[in-house]
Amino acid sequence: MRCKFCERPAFIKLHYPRMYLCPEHFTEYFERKVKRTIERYKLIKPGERILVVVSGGKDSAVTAHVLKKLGYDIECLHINLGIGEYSEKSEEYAKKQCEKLGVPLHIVRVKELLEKGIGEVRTRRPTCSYCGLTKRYIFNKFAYDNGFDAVATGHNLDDEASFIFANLMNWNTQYLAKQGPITPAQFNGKLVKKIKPLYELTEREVVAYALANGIEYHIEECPHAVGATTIEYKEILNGMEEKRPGTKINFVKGYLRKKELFEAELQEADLRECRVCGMPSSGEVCSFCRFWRREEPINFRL
Ligand code: Q46
Repeated sequence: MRCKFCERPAFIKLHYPRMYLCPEHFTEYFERKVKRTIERYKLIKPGERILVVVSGGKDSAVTAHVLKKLGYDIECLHINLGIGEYSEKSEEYAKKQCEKLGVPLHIVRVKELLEKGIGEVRTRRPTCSYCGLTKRYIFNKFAYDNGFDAVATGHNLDDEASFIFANLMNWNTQYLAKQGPITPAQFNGKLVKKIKPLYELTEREVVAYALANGIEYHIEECPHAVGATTIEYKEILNGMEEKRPGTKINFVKGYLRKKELFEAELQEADLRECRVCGMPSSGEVCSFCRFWRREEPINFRL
């Protein structure tokens, strides 16, 4: 098969829209789609400084690569979770990716910062739950302390579709009210704006972009991801996408159109400043400081 736009052999067959593309035309298509996502959802304003959270994996590496190529002002942050060899390899990949891109990389190591790595805390709370809490706190505080206007993450269409699907299955309307390609800044900027530039691109397209552009990434899954229910939801959606191309994007766009139904049910927490760190909290002490038993705030200022 030939590329739809030139004589070169096709490198990928897209199912939706249906076409064959060579690596160059696929790269163009992918970058145009990211640009359109940024414009459509007003993710980035001119002159904004963006902090890209890079895990060492494909999604965040591709996010940093495309944003840099499109001319945005980016720096990267890697959070080493302290999950043994998995985290060491992840950090190595993040370093290589940023070096190749020529983008500053900042590294925060959970074990150095909090004395224990993810998975080493004795708690009844599931590991992924406090891992998520810890990552979100660190990248938001890092961005706030250093004056970034937005935090970009590598969430792709498959992540979004499976998140919405899972939360619909459990009728978690509170979560469904808050999902989307952009979460505006809140609480006088202490909750920094979050953006997802790969919102409309599938995981398969992200893998193909990495391959077409020589982006190396950590393939291994986190050992704590084994058996995660989100993987099951992704498999169901992949099966549906195969039978009816366009299922995922139509599902996510339909959700965005109906999101206000869930917003009506949203019980906004009354936020105040955490007694320990001064960041937004629904209680006297925020969940991060409570979980890690912090008595002093963390300052990430460079
Ligand atoms: S939450 Fe859970 Fe991930 Fe953290 S512990 Fe690993 S699988 S890394 S996205």
